[in-house]
Amino acid sequence: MRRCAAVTLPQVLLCVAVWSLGACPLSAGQLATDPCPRPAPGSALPEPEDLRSRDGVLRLDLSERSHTEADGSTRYCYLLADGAQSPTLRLHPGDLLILKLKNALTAATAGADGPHAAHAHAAAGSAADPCSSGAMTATSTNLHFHGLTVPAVCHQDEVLRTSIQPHDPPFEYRFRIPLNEPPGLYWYHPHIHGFSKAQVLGGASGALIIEGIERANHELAGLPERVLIIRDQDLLHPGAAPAKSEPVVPKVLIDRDGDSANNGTGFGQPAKDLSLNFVPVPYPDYPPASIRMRPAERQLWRVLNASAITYLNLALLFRRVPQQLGVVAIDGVPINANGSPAPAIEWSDHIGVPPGGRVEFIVTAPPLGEQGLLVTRTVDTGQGGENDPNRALASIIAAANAPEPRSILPDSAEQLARPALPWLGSVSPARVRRLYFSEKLEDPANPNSATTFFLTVEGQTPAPFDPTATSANIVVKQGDVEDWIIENRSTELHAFHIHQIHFLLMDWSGIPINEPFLRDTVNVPYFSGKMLKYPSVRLRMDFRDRNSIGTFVYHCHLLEHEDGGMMGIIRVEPADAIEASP
Ligand SMILES: [Cu+2]
Repeated sequence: MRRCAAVTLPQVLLCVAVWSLGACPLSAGQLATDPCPRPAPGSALPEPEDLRSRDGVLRLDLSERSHTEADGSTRYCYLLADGAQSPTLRLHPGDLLILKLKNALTAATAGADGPHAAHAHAAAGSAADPCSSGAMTATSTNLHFHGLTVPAVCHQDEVLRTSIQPHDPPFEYRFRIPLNEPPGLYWYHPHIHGFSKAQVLGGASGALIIEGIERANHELAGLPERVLIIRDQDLLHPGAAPAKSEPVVPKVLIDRDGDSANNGTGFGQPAKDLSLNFVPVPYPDYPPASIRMRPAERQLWRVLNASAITYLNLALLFRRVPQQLGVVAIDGVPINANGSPAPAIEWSDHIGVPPGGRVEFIVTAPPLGEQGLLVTRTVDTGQGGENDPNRALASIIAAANAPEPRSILPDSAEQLARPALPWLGSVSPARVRRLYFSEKLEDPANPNSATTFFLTVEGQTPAPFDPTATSANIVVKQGDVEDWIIENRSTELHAFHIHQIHFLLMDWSGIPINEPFLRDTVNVPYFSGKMLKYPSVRLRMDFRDRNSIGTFVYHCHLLEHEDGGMMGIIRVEPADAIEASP
């Protein structure tokens, strides 16, 4: 997407007209006023720019900028030198990524969440090494490559100590995509403890695609592919009354985070607005973005929930009837390319996607003369959660002359090799660990007092994540497979995510699920207060890959929870190192 700052009406119209052509006629001076411009509600869905590796290398220079809006909210964006925002990085297994990130943040208003953030320490002096400073302020940044199995070391995918400051020179990320990285949708975003929510909510995120999904699933050969990044943002119209078409809903209740609380009706003011490829779809009328497709055409949609806190439950309606969506990959891994006995396509008429999750599915366009509507259905986030109501996202318009998406999957493809390791579901766990999500009010008598968020290993003393900690909460041996039972002792949903590895959902509150696919982010059901035991998920965690050796984090992917302390440290040790120790 090119940057198009709105200055005068003719310029705006010209800019909108040429947006999809990838050019913008505005001057550098005009652009400097708003480095992170966004399309108007109701716009045609733009496609992020594609950057493809060449001769095994993808090189790019990215700067992260910020801009404070008139309403006090702060936008964040990743910019290429030509002003394109949040490019999609496309690499093949084995390719080298060389990404130079310049921290150009100026936001002074970026807030921190949770009591812990108040203790965030200031940036170290100008001589501090970005690899080891661990500095965490509103203008610090770094990158996490969500879902990739690249090592958690500096200049690759390390977020505990790596912190780049505005005065630092461009910081180089340089790593090779593993040869066994499954083809699918991954993403990049900042991961500075205490400030992740502000930056991601402001728009700092982008897609990363490992090419070759058609090699895993021949049904996809030759299909046009469309990247849809769904982000959340602060409400554009927080004072607006609900649309007249909505049923009467209870008065808006604001939770401790300042967001609309779950009212249990599926309607009413959402906690956050959503956007699709930066086209906002604001409360209360939700004017959908528009997507043109050829009648009955099949496309692969690659959807990323890059929201800071908002859950999605996607459905595609034709004449209000949910259509079948052909899911081919979840969290970057094709469902039929992980060694499991899964079918190549799982058909469903709705798909839940937690914050941080991805889903890739085949969509068939409506017939000529009909319109479709992409919606997210309400998600019950629990009594302590935010309001995620039913709402429209995009209208699908069938037209014979609709332009094709700019990327088409190759027509013929060599079959992807089967994974070298046995299917995770068939491996016995070396041990079982128990963890639990919990929350604590600073003043239990005051429901509006600050909340501390915990993700605790059973037997350890609950404590919010300590960014200065040097010891790990969990030590694992590389090569092992473990089962982790993760309970939710709070009254709202949490989304468990771990860096570097994928896992298998084995059961849901003790009920066997045995999903035939892998995830890197999973919803953990909330405690209602009336249950006989806490809800839980049992996850089969895969530490067999040597790239998982290192120290990294697991956390809740609702970023205000992560910023508020819901995170822990894991160290995966080389198998021989543990064996050698007494
Ligand atoms: Cu959470």
